[in-house]
Amino acid sequence: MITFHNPLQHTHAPEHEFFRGERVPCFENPTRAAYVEAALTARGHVLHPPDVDCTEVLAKIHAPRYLAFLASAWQQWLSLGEEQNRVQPFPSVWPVRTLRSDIEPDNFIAKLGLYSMDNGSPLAAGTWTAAKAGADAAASAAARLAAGERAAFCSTRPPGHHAGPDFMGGYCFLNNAAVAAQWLRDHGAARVAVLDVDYHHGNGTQSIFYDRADVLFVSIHGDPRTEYPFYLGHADETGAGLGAGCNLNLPLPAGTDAATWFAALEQACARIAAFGADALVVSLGLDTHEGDPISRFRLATTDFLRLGARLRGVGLPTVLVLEGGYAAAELGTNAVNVLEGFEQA
Ligand code: Q9C
Ligand code: ZN
Repeated sequence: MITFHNPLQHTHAPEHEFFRGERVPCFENPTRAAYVEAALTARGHVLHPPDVDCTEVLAKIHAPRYLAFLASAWQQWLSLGEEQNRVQPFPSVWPVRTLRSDIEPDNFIAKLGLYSMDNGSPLAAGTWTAAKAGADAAASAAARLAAGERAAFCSTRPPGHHAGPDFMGGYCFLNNAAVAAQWLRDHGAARVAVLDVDYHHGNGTQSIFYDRADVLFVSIHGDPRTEYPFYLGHADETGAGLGAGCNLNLPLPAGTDAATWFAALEQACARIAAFGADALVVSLGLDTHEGDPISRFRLATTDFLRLGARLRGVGLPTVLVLEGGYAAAELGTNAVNVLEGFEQA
């Protein structure tokens, strides 16, 4: 399996997020990718930097005004005063039901609310640089499949699956898995399946492809009645228009153990087999691990070997893109286990 990394991931390093009314250090931080890279290197993997520019694909996934905002957001923030450099911007107002989202306000914080689903996706000076390089890495991994590689893994951050057509959310800014899937569509794959195994429902990916018949989205995740992102991820969301039937959500209760989780994985794999995809993109969140500080499934480190083996069994050219996983010190072993399970199956 060929592996890619994002050499600019560390430039996205916000300090704080909000958690139960307090400002706490960001769970989604540069040490996460560092642990994964160290574990991969220790197992003899060579980490490739991105060699594809995803700009054209990005424009098919995200709205132009959202991309323009994200690319210039830190400059806009600094234009309020150089001292803003020491402060993280957070949105405080959102265009919910009955309010207008068609007119972009001039006020920076109002724009930030327009383009955010939560206040949990802090921006930093290097956010655009890191997110763009990360999306390039995902596209680069996809490109290797077209060149004949059986599988490619992309170790990157910030993650992507909560980022929708025109909004950031859940630590995500650009939807890396959607970029990989769209890249495959544009380079010979008629049908692509996206399997999201992150603890949290991949609302952004679902929304990007919801009315399309060429990309199947399947997700196993904590029940949104109790788990983030709360407002999407229910079992009755099956796709719309041409995409009717091309979306499958498998929500599971918080506390779910490995036996129940792998039974859901079988359902997911059966749906993917029936779809007849030419390639598979896996949104590889590792926050299903029992030690994750903000998630509540109970997979053990060895279960990730089994996950990798099962993904291999799907029998398709496969791109794996890192998503969540906040037990940072265990993240490297868990990621490497998925890859080893895949390679040894
Ligand atoms: N600040 C991913 O795993 N926030 N995102 C919970 C409150 C939402 C997780 C903590 C968790 C998002 C990619
Ligand atoms: Zn997650």
